[in-house]
Amino acid sequence: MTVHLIPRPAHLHLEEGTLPVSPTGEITAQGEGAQDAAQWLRSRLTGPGVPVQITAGPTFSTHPEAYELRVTPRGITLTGLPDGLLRGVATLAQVLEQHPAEVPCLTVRDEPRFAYRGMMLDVSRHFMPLGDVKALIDELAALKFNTFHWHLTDDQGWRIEIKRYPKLTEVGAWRRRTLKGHASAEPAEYDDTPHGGFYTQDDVREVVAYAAARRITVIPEIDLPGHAQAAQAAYPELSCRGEALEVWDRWGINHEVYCTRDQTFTFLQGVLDEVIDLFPSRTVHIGGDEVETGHWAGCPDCREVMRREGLTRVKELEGYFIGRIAQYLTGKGVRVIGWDEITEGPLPPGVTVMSWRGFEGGIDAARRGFDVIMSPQSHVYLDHYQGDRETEPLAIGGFSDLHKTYSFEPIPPELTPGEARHILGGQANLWREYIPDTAHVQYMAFPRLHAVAEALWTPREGRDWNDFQRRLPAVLGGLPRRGVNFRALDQADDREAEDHSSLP
Ligand code: TNX
Repeated sequence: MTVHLIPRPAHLHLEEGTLPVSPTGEITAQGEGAQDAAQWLRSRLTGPGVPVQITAGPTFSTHPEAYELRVTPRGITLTGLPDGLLRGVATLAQVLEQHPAEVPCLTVRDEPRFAYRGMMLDVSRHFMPLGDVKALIDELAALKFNTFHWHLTDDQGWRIEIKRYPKLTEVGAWRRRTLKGHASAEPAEYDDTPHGGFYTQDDVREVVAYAAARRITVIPEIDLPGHAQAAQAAYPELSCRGEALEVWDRWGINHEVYCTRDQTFTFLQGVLDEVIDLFPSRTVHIGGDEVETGHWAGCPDCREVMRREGLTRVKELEGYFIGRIAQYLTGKGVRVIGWDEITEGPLPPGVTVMSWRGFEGGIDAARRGFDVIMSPQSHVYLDHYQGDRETEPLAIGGFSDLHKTYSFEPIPPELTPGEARHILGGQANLWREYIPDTAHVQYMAFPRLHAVAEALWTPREGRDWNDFQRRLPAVLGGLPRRGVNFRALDQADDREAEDHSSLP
C-alpha cells in the first residue's frame, strides 16, 4: 500500500500491516485545540468510523505547527500543539480518503519549512458568496496553508461593511456593468448587468471564526492610496477634485487615487478602526500597489501637503501616505503589510513587504532588514494562463503552468543566510477580473495551489517535480467528492523524461 500526500511531509515511514476501519471507531480529543481538530476531521470523513486519539502535547519538534501521526493495527494517534493538530488532520484526511476501509500503518513526523503560507483572494472584481469563501478556506486548510489574505476593496467594488460609512457598501459595493472580453479589446463591450455584494461585519466574524477553527489567519486588505475608486464613488470628497465617480467598470491601472488632504486620513482611520476590531490577527494589508500620481500633481490640497511635509517630488506623497497610515496602525499594535511598491519610498518601521512584481522588491526589503512574503507574478499568479490560450478560458494574460508554479522557490539565491531569514514564506494570488464565479476560481486555483502548498511546506530537499506528479492524481481525487472543481492534469508531460533534477 502507498499513500500520496501533498504537501509531502518532512518524514513519512510506511510500516507493515494495516488498521481495518469499523463503524465502531471513535474520534477522541484531549487538550487545547484537539476539539477543533476532531471536529474538522469528522467533517472530512465520508466512510465508517475510525479510532483516532487526538492529543495536544509536545512532539519531536518545538515548532507550533509540528505534529506526529501514527497508524498502527490498534488505532491512530495524532499529537501536536494546537496548530500542529490541524495540520496533522490534513494529512490524516488524505490518508483516509485514499484508504477508507483499511489504513496502512505509518508514522509521519512533520513540520513546515515556512511560517507564512498564504493565498490571496480578490473578492472586489467579482464577489464571492460567504459559503464559497468558507469552502475555499477548507481547501486551504487541507493543503496546510495558514493564511487567507482577503482582498476586500478595490476600484470595482467595496466589499466590507463599515458602520461609520454606510455608503461604502450602499454605493461602493455595486457596479452598473462589467466589461465583456479582455480589457485590451477595442471597442469596449459591456454586459449591462449590475454586479455586487458585500460582507456584513457578522459575515466577516463568521469567516474569521471558521478559519480560526482550522488554524488559518485571515488578513484583510484595504487597498490604498490607489485602487480606491469604489470608495470615492461612495464619498466623492475622497478624491482630489471631489467629482462624482462611479464604481469602476473597467480593468487595469486606474488614475483615481485618494487625495492626500487630512480629511482622507480621518476617513481611513475610521475605516481601519472598525477593520482592526474584526480581525483578531491584528494584521492589516494596506495595499500600496499601482499608484498613479497625476491627480495629486494637479491638486492644490496635495501641493499644500507637499509644502507642509517638505516634499519636493509628487511621487514622495506615496511614501507620505503609506507612512502615515502605517504609523497609525503600528501605534495601535497592528502589523502592517504592503505590496512591494512601498519599497520605492522610505519603508515604515516594522512593515512587511509582499513582493509581487518579481523577487526584486522582496530582495531589496530583506536587505534593508524588513520581513518579506514572496508572491511573484512570474510563478504564483493564479489568474495567469495555465495552458494553451486557444483552449483555456479567457484570462488576464501571463503563463504559469503547474510545472512553473511548482518551481516557485521563495528564497532567492542572492540573499545571504542572514537576509534570507526575513523571508517569512510565500503566497499565491488570485485576482478576479476575468474570473466571475466560484467554479472558475477553483479551476484556476487547483491544482496550482497544491504546487504552492508543497513549495511552502516541504523541506527544500524533499521537493521533486516527478514525484509530485505521481502523488497528485490521488490527492485531486478528493476534490469532486466535495464538489470542488479543478483543472484536469495534462495528459503526458514530456518534461518528465528529460528532467532528472529534484527541482524543475
Ligand atoms: C496587479 S498584484 C494588481 C492587481 C491586478 C493584478 C492582475 C497587485 C498588487 N496589483 O490589481 O488585479 O495585477 O494580475
